[in-house]
Amino acid sequence: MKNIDSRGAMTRIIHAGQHVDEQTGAVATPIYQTSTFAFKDADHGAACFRGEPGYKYTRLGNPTTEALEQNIAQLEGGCGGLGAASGMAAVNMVYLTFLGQGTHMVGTESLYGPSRMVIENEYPRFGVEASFVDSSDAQNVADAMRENTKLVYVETPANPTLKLTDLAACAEIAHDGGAILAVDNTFASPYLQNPLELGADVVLHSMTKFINGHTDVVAGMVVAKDPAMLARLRKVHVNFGGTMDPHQAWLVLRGVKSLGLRMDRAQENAMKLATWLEKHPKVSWIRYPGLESHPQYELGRKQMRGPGAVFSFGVKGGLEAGKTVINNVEVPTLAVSLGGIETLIEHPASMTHAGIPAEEKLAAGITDDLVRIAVGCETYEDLQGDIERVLDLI
Ligand code: LCS
Repeated sequence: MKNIDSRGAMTRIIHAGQHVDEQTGAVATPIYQTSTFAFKDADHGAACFRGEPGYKYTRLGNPTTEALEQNIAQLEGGCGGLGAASGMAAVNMVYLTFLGQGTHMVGTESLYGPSRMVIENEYPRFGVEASFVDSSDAQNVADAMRENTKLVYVETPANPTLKLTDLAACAEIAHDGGAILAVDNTFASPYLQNPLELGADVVLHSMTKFINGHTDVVAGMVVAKDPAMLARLRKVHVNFGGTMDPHQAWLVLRGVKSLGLRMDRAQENAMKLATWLEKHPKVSWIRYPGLESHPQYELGRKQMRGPGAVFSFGVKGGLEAGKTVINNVEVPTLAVSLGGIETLIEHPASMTHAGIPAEEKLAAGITDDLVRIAVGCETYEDLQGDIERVLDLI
């Protein structure tokens, strides 16, 4: 499609990076399930390895993976993307590229558990230091900056606290300090938030979540704003080897086409459910960027096109009452992950964020009574009716 940049969000989601196959007319991008590519002759092979256009070996590039990379890069407003074997492979691609001996990172304290744990448990071996702060107040990020800070790494909305971080403010702080800003945009997806347009340098996703949306693939993506940064990331990525398989890329391409439709529907369900739960007598607190009670409701409206479909809440009676909820629901499934077409419910303190030491978890707001729900696209009345039934059991 011509002039893709000027098209609407749904059109870009469906068509960006997609081409009708010249040889066969196939409308869906074919799966190039091959590990290697034949060269016409020795000079052609040498030219490809010198950097001239042409596929060489799937870890270094594959047409199916590239179609997905172009799609997500286009949706994020970046110059290119790098498909990764998982969201964590994408996270580590960013860490490995921008951190090293003697460097320091400032991160959101409420990150997806392993994104924080890997920095605290593994990177000290390579001489990397980190400070995790409540980035919902940008001043905390500014105060944590050091001479050797090379990376500011934030997640917004954050997993599982749903706190928001002001991306424009953090971009300025990072750049003033000679660092780059990388943003995990998994919770919002490119449909609702574009960090690069707010000043970030790199954006990444666990595509396992909203982008794929069908709970059948684990995958990641990193998108860079400028070609020099993309080249740095690529060099690290292809040699560390956490690259994407073409079949995995094809499944995500299939999933992403309905991202806008799914997100609209899931978000509508989440908004209704959160509004109803907020007034429920058994609910002690609720945190959802779509509710005016969210401490950063205005920031959400400024930097996001919608509040998303994940929220956290606590029920009166704490952990035990929360367990009654998650053990007895029938419509939501008790499972980690989020962003699928089906509703999932989990207990972060003992599941997704279990590996973070207790005091750090508490300081980050991941309390024992916190129940996280990732709302899906089911019939709304079924969701509300089911949760009403289990709240009555408390
Ligand atoms: N970033 C965020 C914000 C995530 O929520 C996750 C996974 C990752 C990165 C890692 O992605 P993966 O390697 O799993 O594709 N979050 C999960 C969660 O909240 N429940 O289960 C996985």
